[in-house]
Amino acid sequence: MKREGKFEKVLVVGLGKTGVSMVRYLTKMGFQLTVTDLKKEEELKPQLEELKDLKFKMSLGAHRREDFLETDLIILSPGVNPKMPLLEEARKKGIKITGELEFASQFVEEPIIAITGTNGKTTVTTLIGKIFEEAFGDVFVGGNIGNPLIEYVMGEKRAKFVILEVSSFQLETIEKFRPKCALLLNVSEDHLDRYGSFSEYVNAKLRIFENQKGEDLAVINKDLNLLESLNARTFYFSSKERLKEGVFLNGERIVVRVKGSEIIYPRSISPLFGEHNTENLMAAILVAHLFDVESSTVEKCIAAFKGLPHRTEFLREVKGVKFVNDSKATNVDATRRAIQSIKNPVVLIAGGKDKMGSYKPVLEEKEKIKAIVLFGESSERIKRELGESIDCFLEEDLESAVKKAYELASYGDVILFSPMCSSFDMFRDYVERGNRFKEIVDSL
Ligand code: UMA
Repeated sequence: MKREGKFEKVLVVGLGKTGVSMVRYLTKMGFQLTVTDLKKEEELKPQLEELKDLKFKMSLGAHRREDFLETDLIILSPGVNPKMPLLEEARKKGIKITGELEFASQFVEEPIIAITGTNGKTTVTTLIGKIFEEAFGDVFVGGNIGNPLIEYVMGEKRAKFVILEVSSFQLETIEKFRPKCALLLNVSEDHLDRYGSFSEYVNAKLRIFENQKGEDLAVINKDLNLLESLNARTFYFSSKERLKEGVFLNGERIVVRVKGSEIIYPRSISPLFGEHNTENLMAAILVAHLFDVESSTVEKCIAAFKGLPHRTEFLREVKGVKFVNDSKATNVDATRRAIQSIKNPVVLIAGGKDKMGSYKPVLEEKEKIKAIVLFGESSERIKRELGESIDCFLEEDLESAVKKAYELASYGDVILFSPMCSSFDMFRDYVERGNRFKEIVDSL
């Protein structure tokens, strides 16, 4: 672990997971550190408790001009918009601004496999982590998944591979971040509250390939038809098209054509259901084969991987009605895909923090949706957009939404909690929201 020589005074913006890890690292390295967060001290109790023995200056409850202009380096949490006026001012003054991913990755010498996409990132990151761990031994799995990369830099243990879920937010502030292998899984409308347009969001995601060189690898969903040529050697996966090289779906079989050989995996080896998961599997399998993992190892890990909590997670059946927790669905495409993967009629529970995109894509599955029960900040706008096509019911909170959905459901229906929105209007994050849903369902 090295100390960045040029900087003495550092400002960390945001004291969430990223901020806490950055404070631990920067205080350990002896920087003169200030932390600013829009939240007040009493709202940051758990974080401050974690950091109570460390010495740093706190500037909470607002972002103050002097903190931004009287520092050598500013490190942003991903949730902080780099276009914020105070940051523009600091930039003009020549103050260096970076993000945690860029900052931490400069200390990583091991090969990085980075995964981005609107949906499926966590599933693919976790699955690649499991396959690589089985094949090569120690790996670090982190990033947007909830374990900031700086934690790896701080830790004692070295891994053979560093496997990172990366978000468009994190990619906005990269300069030199260069994964040995970069994956783009899919892109659909999301985070329009941060980006001026969809293309701005797509461009942020594409930055994952920006610093790669000829000896690096790029893995891309062919069905996106997104890209021109990249510096890295590019490999595709597709659920629609047969490919000469790469991975594609042929009926119920996943066909791998890499390095001159052909290997076939039956789709049924994986317990994960849905077309979206087929794509996730293909992406992970392709990466495994690019790094010469034995097919028996790939098969073993895929068969054992039962998916993650809060992603189309079956909870229980009550009087013939099944409850599925998909709290991680924070955008409309994730919800559309979840409904697509369910065969039975669905009563959908949705709503949360509005990211200002259109909810209409969910109407592609409208034949299957019996009703939508809405709660949270976005509920009225969703009703305005979808109410003419599907019966929508507004409820105060998640508890009353679950009760209403149960009233509306009949034997054989699925109650799907797939919010299409982020959770921050009512919950700390999608995990807390999903756990609350589980508690309510358990108590029925
Ligand atoms: N804050 C400010 N000023 C601002 C904005 C935020 O002070 O202008 C403060 C907030 O008051 C809050 C803190 O910053 O106290 C939160 O920072 P953050 O939003 O960056 O959240 P972290 O807890 O650091 O979590 C981030 C990622 N969050 C986001 O990108 C919004 C987590 O991804 C990630 O797991 C974590 O870093 C570790 O790397 C979550 C996410 O929702 C899962 N990601 C989005 C997605 O996947 O779609 C991008």
